[in-house]
Amino acid sequence: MSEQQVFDVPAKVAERALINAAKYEQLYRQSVEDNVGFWREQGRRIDWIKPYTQVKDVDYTGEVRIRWYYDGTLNVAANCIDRHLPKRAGQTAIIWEGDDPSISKHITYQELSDHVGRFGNILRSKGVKKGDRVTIYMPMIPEAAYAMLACARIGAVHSIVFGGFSPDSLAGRIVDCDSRFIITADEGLRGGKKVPLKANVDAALKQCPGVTDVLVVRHTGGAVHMEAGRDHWLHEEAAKVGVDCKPEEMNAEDPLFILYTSGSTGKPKGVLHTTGGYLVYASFTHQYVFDYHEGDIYWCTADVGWVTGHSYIVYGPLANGATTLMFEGVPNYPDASRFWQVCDKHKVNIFYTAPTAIRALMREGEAPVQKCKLDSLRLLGSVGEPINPEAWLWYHRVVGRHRCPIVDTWWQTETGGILISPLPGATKLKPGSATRPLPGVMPEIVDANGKVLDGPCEGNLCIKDSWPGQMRTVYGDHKRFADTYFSTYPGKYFTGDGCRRDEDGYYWITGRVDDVINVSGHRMGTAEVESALVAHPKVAEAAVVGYPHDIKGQGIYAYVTLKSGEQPTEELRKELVQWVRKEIGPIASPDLIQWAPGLPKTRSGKIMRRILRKIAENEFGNLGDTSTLADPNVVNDLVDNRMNK
Ligand code: 6R9
Repeated sequence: MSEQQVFDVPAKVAERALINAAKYEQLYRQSVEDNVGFWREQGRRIDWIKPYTQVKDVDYTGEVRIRWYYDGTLNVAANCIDRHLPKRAGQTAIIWEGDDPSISKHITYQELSDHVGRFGNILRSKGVKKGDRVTIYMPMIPEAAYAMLACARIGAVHSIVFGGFSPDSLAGRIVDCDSRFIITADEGLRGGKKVPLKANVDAALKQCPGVTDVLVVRHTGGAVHMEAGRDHWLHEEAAKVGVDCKPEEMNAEDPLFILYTSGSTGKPKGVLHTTGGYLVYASFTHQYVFDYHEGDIYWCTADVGWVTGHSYIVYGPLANGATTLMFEGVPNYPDASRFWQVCDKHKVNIFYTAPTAIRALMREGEAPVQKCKLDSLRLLGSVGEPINPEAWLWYHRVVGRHRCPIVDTWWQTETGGILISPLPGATKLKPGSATRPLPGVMPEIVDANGKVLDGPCEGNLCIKDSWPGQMRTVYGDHKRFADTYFSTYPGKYFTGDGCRRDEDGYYWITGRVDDVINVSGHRMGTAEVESALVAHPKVAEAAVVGYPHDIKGQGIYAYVTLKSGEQPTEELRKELVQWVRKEIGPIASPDLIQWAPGLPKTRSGKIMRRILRKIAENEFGNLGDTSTLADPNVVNDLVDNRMNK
């Protein structure tokens, strides 16, 4: 029923919106008919040192080549800071809200300029040069943004590793991109609990002989080991340098950052984004999707360790001269009304979060929301996974008080910015649908044979042509880039998502169609969890699938076969969960482990995940064809075990 509901654009929202329905249709048409002209114009939203004359050079076939604005030069930090100073030196750039509700601060654009300048000078004084990779492993504190912008300023390529990843995961990412410089903090703080970031770095660096320097922010003041010659305190280094730091002139296609993300096979991929197109796209989407107006207070609750934090806490908002709120804590600390208290405290106008947070808060009832005024809120956003209509309706009614549109923004680490989303002043909303593509974005739904489907349909989501924010390569492995994204449906970018299009041309993302699962909006490759499990000395084999989870969207369901002679005990189950946390990080903890005497395999030895998924989903009547299994009895055993749970 709720899927049938349509919410009109509120008159008040339409009146002040940058883009109304007619303007959207016009822009969209223009973007398809004259794609180069459309993006040529959009490119002017940022400042170029040497303006571009070339807009687009894209070939999705063969080796795959993607270039935008490629004869232009610019600096991202100068765009996010310097160009705003004449008008808004005294305006708040970043509002920082600490984990502890009594701590917050405002950082003006002038202060941001000084911090980033000093930070850039420190990096340069330690020998970091244009093109060098710098790994950032930080809590959600302003220094994380300073570090990103300092890298951008001097032309270094940052690679942020989420603070929840384990030392092993961190080490893998440091080695893959060959960083010799690490930026971290003594400890992080989340929900009153300390995260031993520096100790994790120390552990990771045992596997990273190439690392020469670690810059450490003193945040909690907790005691940490400082390795002489290698480790430096930021505050000590900052006292030795000035604030003037000349921005490096970068080509539009010089790398800006690497961000590791999970795929269906192998190790996480280093998604590479470049300078010009990425910034144009982050600015474009931040302005239009959030209908950003001068003076708005904007809050995205993501972590800078994920792409959402890159594009919609730091680069998009700051490129647009916005005030962006950065939150160190978690939604339920000290209590379940924290998000809403922060909205009231800082008079937040635009609030952007993830469905998993909405579902978790929904469970706490309406009282924690109702006790807050929330009268500053104008627009709500959702990202990271499909939002179920029930959560959408609660968000709209209880948080948005029927007044605030919800932008359900579909995009990926690979896309750099939002591709499919409502525009608040233009698009009628349907709960659970990401609605329509943004101007310049050309989705296609294809069937299993790659045939492009018309009208209402369901299939695999591809994008027909490039947009400036698209990733350019997998760091160090361009062939993997072409194979992963452009070979399944030749000539198209394949997203890995399933999708339905309804009679109004609205897109409904149905979730991943590959072996990637989405746990609380975090992407996990099932293969990564499996290889962590089989690394345990008692495990012979493991298969991991996703299953529906009320709060997380998907939970991690692991089938584990033990080595002969090993006993499946409750203790071992706990040990395996701990083991995976240690190997990858807490976000990869299996929710359910089922002991499997055998796994369903084809005669050629391939694990039939389709069947394991059905069992995990409790859909035993619907296991499909099991006749190609080497040993059909295996399935009966698994079903019996699942049913006995
Ligand atoms: C930005 C981000 C990407 C995957 C993507 C899809 C899922 C993200 C969504 C959504 C439905 C939305 N996803 N937003 N599904 N509706 N609004 O999350 O990037 O971490 O790379 O994840 O997340 O499955 O393919 P990333």
